[in-house]
Amino acid sequence: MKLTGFELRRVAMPLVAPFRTSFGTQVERDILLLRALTDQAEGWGECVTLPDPVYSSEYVDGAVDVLRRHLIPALARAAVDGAVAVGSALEPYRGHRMAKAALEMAVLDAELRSIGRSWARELGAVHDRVPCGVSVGIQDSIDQLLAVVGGYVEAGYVRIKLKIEPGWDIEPVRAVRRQFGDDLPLQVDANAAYSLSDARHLAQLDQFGLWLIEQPLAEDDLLGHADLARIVRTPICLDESIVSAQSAAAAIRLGATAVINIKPGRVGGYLEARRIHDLARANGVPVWCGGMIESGLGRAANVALAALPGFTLPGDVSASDRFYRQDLTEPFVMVDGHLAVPDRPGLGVTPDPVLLARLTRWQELIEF
Ligand code: OSB
Ligand code: MG
Repeated sequence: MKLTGFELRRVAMPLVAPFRTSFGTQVERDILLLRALTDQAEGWGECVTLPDPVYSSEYVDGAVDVLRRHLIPALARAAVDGAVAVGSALEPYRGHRMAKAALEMAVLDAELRSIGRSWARELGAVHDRVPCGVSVGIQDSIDQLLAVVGGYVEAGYVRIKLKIEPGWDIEPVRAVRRQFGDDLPLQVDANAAYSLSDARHLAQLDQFGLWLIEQPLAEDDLLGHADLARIVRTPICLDESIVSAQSAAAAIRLGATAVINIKPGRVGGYLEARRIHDLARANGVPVWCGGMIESGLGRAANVALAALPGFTLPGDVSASDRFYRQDLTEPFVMVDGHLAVPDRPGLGVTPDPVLLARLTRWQELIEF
């Protein structure tokens, strides 16, 4: 396969409702898409950066810049012929894992479409459907939270994750437990909003039988998470802190994480995501697939990844209508609390050209 260029595209997708976390509120998803052009099939990549560097240091304008100025020219020079070669061609460039992941995704999609192999088959999926969890944003009131959670439970979601922050933690969790009972699979995500001095406060969550508490402390605070894990009984699950297989190995060895949230964008791509899965599995650490409010493209790849054998917990893998009234691709529809794993070549879904054109705010073609 010969790579001949990339098309960069920013699309604005309205969310069905604002999504509030400890780092801010999203009302629209500003998605950077990449289309890999080759002498055979074309492939799609979705960059998971947010508009502002508030979840991690990357952000959409920064990703566009590093892609145009450094990463895409490096692929052109290296005459990259497939996804495995993308990683080595980009290796000299530090960081920018979300931008790198999007490039690798586009090239892998083109490669798999051209040989007729599905994403699931390529990664080693062992299930043909995956259970759906849902991430619930911070609400204006407890009553509103109970209504929103009730809607998701009614729809069939098999696991609920509540976003928390100081001032919105113990009482919302207590209210959800009281309303929906002790059997509801429930976990929380702090997006690094606490510090180690909050350990006693966070230990109050232990009474609610949560599956885990996700990323309570800062991204680079592995030791703090290891210390916290000795004070709080609820298992700690790292998200932001796990940026590579190497950081995953360190976190496991230190006892900083009992469970890992794997987000392919955060770790530099689906191939590194699979390495973290393999490492965690060898260490008996359960993993689940995180989400970044993806369109159907990223969602398709995440659903396939979540079908690997070590993904033993339901992920933030929800139906298209959790975030979007109209998805860019064929929609992912939840049936009996599950999504079907795509089995067609590559990602197995394709953007609707008319909708894509309507939502595109900017585009640029870079030919080699
Ligand atoms: O921390 O898991 C997170 C969305 C954007 C950025 C960070 C996170 C999230 C979510 C949503 O929780 C997950 C989803 O896409 O369903
Ligand atoms: Mg998280």
